[in-house]
Amino acid sequence: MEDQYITNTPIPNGHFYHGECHLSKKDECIEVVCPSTGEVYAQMPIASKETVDNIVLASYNAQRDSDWATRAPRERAKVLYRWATLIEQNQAYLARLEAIGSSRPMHEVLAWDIPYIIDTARFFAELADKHGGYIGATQSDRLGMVIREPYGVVGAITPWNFPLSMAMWKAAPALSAGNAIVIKPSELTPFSTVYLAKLAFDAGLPKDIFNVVLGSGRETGAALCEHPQVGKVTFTGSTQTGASIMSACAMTGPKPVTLELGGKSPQIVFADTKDLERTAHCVAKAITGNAGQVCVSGSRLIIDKSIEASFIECLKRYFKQLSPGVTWESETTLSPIISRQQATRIQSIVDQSIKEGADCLCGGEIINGLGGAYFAPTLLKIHDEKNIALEQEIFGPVLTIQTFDTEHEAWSLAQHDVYGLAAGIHSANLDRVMRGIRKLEVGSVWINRYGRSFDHIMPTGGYKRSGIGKDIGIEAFEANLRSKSVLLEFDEAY
Ligand code: TXE
Repeated sequence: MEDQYITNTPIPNGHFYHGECHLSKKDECIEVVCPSTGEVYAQMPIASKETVDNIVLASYNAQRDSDWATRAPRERAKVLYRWATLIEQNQAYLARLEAIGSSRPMHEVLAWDIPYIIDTARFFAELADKHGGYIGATQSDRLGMVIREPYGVVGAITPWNFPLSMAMWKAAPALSAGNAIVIKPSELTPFSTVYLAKLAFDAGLPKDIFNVVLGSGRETGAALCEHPQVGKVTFTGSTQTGASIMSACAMTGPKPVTLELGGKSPQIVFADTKDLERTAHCVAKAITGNAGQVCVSGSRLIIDKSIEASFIECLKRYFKQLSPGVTWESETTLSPIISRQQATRIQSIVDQSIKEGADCLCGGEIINGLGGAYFAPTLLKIHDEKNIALEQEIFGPVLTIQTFDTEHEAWSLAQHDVYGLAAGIHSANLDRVMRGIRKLEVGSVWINRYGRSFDHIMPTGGYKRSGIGKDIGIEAFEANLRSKSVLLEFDEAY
């Protein structure tokens, strides 16, 4: 049944350039595994430095020689609108590709990811002609203009947790601002991005303005970041890889970088939260959605001691009704972990945390017998602030629990030494909420809810080692433009 589902879905398993999907004969291939079943379902080329060079140069020439950057911005916007419509029309196939290749359940892709990327494309299309430079306050015999121009080619490296959404985060603002983009998707989830680029081409994007190069991080990703014709790099992934990318961009540019990196985000629950059951559902969803493989996943529960016991019961009830399974079954509510290797990594952190004194209140282990790698939703009661589960981004359905007696204690537990991506506060006390917003050193704060929404005007990105720059919002659009100062002198006397 599963095999049939996969074999009936044609896989676009090549680099996308010159308006077509190509399997480069020169590149070696690797196997790509379906996370739901653990079985190989396709081969994928690993672009060599030479292939990357050819694909980037094609984009560089297209951005320079086509009218993409110079045409009226409203005309660029029309292409992005058509792209959004084509995504809508092809959503069934795109959702199949995403479900087979990643941890995203099909019903969630159709209800969330696809509408989300359609809206993202439209949001950035709307911005195409809503920006401009400014006139500088110069001497009266001069006119000083600051004009905004695209970088040329934007290089993007995307992760495996939300392949379509991450590709759209990078592509839509870059294209709307008049750049070309070359994306290297994760080697674990490469193919939906290829099809996204094909749809953009079908929508009327000039050839090579949106190319996709497939390959590994170390070889292909590094070659893309280091390429001299790449003007800017945007990345979502681990903090460690973000640092390597930033250093590569410094050595071969310097090039500006946008980095959206790891997190260890707290969910702080006060005893005055309006509805305990509802809050517990919100907290549970924020750690089990996509099996916790979300950068902003709310992985640290910090809760008032007086409500801890009843809250934990609510969490356990929520966890119990989750159903692990292949992403294309409608009953599946717990995603697979992206790879066996990631599942083993989660297991080793959980084991170490318990060794260091944490109490495992539920879960704590890989769910065997399902083909793919699945991890049971886990609660770890932490007694020591140095516990590994508090320090490391686990990227699985593992929630640590710490308790507090005073508000002061809550804010101090919430602060993380390394990460500052997001935080959630659950409280009905507005003064307290406002104090929290001011105190927390994070890029996003959610009050009485958790997670992003379709409000694309809200930028996303971290403080501290969770990254620099923003995706989404006007800031993401602006980050795809550079400034040119123009000083024009004229004779005031006549
Ligand atoms: O990430 P990497 P991995 C975190 C999460 C996870 C850990 C490891 O904690 O457990 O990272 O996952 C490309 N030059 N996040 O190893 O390495 C790589 O090919 C250029 C958080 O998968 O960051 C892929 O396309 N590119 C996160 C992308 O980087 C390189 C989402 C991400 O891989 C490269 C994913 C290099 N030297 C993991 N090395 C989030 N913030 O949402 C790798 N890549």
